[in-house]
Amino acid sequence: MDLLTALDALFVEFEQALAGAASLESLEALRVDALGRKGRLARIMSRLPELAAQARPAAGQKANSVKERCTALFEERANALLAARESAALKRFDPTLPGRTPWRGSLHPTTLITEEICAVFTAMGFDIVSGPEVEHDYYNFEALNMPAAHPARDMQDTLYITGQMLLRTHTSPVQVRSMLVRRPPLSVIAPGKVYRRDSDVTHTPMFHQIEGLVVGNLINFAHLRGTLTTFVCAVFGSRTKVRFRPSFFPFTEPSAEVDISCSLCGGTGHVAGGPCRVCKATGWVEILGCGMVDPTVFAAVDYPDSVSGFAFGMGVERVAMIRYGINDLRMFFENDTRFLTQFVRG
Ligand code: 2U9
Repeated sequence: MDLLTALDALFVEFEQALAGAASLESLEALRVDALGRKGRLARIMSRLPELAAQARPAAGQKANSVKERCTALFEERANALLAARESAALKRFDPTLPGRTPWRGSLHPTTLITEEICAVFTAMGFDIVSGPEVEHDYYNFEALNMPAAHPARDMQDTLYITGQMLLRTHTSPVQVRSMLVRRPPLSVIAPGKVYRRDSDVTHTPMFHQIEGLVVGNLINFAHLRGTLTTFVCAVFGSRTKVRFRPSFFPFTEPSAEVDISCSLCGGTGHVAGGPCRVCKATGWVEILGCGMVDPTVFAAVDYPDSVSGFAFGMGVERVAMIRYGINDLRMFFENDTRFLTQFVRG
C-alpha cells in the first residue's frame, strides 16, 4: 500500500477502533498504538524516503493533518467516556442516605486512671510535676540513697543508655529535681512512664507510676496516713478499708506498704463461685508503697535538718487492674480496641 493510502487507512481504522473502545484505558492503548513514538503513524512516515523528493512535503502535511484529526477524535471520545463515568458515579450517590457514624476514639484506661488519681491529689493541693525519662544515675539512684554498690543499680535490673545515663526506673528522680528547684513546703505528684529490665506475664519493661512527695515542717506519719486514706476512699469508695504494713525502701524510713480491702469480694475473701481470685482469698490487695523521707535524701538536695516529709508510689496499671477488675497486665499494651473502648470517664 502506498504511503498516502496508508495514512488514509490509518485514520479510518483509528476512527472505527475508537468507536468500539469502552474504557479510558483501552482508548489510551489505541492512541499509543496509532500515534505513539513507535506507533503505526511513525512506521508509515519512516517510509518517506521511498517518495520522490517533490512529493515529500505534501506527504508530510497529510501526516500532520491525520495526526491532528486522530488526536481530536481521541479527545472527543475520552471526554465522552469521562462524562459517562462521572454520571454513573452520581447515580450511585444517594444524598438521602444517613451518614456513616464516625469512629470515635476513647482514652486508654491507663490515661483515665492517671487523670483520676491526679485529680484527687490536685484537689488536696498537690502540684503535678514531670521530668525526663532518660535520666542521670545521680537523680535516679545516688540522691535517693542508692549508692554505687546498691543492687537496684545492677545491669540485670536497669536499662542503661550509656555509662551514667539510664531509663528511669521510677519517677522519684522527678521529685529530686523538684526539691532542687523549689524550697519547702512543697507537695508534688509525679505521674509518668518508668522502665525496668523485666518482662514476663506480670511485668512489662515499661509501665506507669505515680509518686507523691510532701515536705514541710512537722510533717509526720499521721499526715501520710490521712492523705493516702483520702486517696483510697476517693478512688475505691468510702467504705474501703486500709491497712499499713511495715516494709523497706532505701529512700524512706520508716516505710510501709498499703493494702486495701478487696473491691471484688468486699474484703471477705470469697465470691459466689468460691475463693476470690483478685485477692487470692485474703480479702486484701496491695495498692502502694510509702514512708517518711529518709534524711539522707534531704541531705542530698541540701534541705535543712529541720524539714520532714512523706513519699509514696504506686503502679498505675496495678491500680487500674484492681479498680476495673482486669486480670491480665498484657491487656494494657496490646491495643485491642475491644478492650480499650470499654473504659469511659467515671
Ligand atoms: C523522693 C523520696 C522518696 C517514693 C516511694 C514507694 C515507696 C513505692 C513502688 C510502688 C509500686 C514502686 O510502682 S511500684 O513498683 N513505690 O513503694 N515509692 S516510697 O519515695 C520517694 C520518692 C522521691 C525524693
